[in-house]
Amino acid sequence: MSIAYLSIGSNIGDRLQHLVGAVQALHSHDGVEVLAVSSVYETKPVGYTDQADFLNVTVCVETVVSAHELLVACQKVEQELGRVRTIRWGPRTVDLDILLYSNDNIETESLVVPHPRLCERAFVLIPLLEIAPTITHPVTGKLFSEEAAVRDSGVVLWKKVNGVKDFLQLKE
Ligand code: PH2
Ligand code: MG
Ligand code: MG
Repeated sequence: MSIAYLSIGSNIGDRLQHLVGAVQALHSHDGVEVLAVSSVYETKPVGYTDQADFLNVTVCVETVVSAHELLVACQKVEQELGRVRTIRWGPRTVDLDILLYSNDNIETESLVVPHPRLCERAFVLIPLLEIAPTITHPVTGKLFSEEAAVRDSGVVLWKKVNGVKDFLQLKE
């Protein structure tokens, strides 16, 4: 049994419904149990900035599937939600990224864990710290709460969440 943390984001259409749908799909996946979901944060786009604001959450799952199988499950959820809600060749409506998988350090062509940009992204760190305030980076040993990016602006609490059940019942 392994503990993994994932980041989920959406900035197209009914953003909240995409996040809720993604968590529901993960939870119903064989061998994956969602233990915790952070509050929902509205975040300024990072990287490519000429796009709409995101809603982001971080989730904690307990799983018997391997990191690579979890990646495949995430990609399947992205496809399922995207296929229903976007035009052909259109942008993705939901993005699921594996942040941490146990204390594993994975560097393969298809998957790098811990997520390589995890420490630079307030939209990941702030929701992560809400559900796991004392965790450390498995490679550097550094507390995530000590990363400078935690103090970045552009991440605003959008909806307080009190548990997985509460989250699954949210509507925009
Ligand atoms: N995801 C990206 C790029 N930029 N910015 C925010 N605020 N939230 C995201 O989830 C996000 C992003 C690539 O996956
Ligand atoms: Mg991403
Ligand atoms: Mg991704």
